[in-house]
Amino acid sequence: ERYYSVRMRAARNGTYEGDGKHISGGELLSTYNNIKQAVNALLDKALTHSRGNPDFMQIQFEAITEPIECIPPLTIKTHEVESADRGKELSQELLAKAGIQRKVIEKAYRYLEKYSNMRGAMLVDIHSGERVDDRGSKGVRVSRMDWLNDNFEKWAAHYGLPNHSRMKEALILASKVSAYPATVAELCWSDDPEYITGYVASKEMGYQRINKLKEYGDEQGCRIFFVDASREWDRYLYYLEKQPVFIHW
Ligand code: PML
Repeated sequence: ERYYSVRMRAARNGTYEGDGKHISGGELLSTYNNIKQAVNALLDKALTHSRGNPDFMQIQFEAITEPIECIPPLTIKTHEVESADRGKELSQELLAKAGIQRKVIEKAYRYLEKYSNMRGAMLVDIHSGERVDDRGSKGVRVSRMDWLNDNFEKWAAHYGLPNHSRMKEALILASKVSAYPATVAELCWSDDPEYITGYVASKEMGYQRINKLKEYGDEQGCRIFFVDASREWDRYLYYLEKQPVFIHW
């Protein structure tokens, strides 16, 4: 069956060229018959976002011609911490466990102050700690991925997890990204001021949620991929942005 990549981007004071305050983004894969529903789901996501009302939105679809790869979801574990400070500490401990040097972790955290309105991910080299994508505040947007609802619901029921669209989307992205060997680890939390749970993920550790990684009201989000990709940079970017992936349990 033929699938379409359906994507959305919403901003305030945005333009087709991409400036403005990032409000929301979304990615789906849809059959032709479901495009209407997919577009509606993305429209709804952007119109009800707590970062505010967008005044610019783009929703587009495009047929996928490449074969779609199937990837299992990462294992999942939740840590409960009492404060955002403790959550940040724990995220650093987990990143260190994934093999990232302390000074690289600290350097990556400092980039968040420099790039405070990112829409995609920052890619940080695990050897130098330098940011290695050249995408500025756009960052790298992982695209062309989804998890069919029936299969996701079976998975969620099996692990007794809530059918939670935000976690689902994040787990789809983290599972896709960490399946590529050049990804050593990911650090992420939302830019939604009302959502403070984030995660550290890697292929080996799985998806390690941390219930507090920032304070309520904070609109600073984070998505950093720690990468070891010097030799295969173009292929890696192609994988993140173009390789279609279904998560399948
Ligand atoms: C986002 O909002 O895009 C990131 C959410 C990350 C955490 C989701 C979760 O596991 O609850």
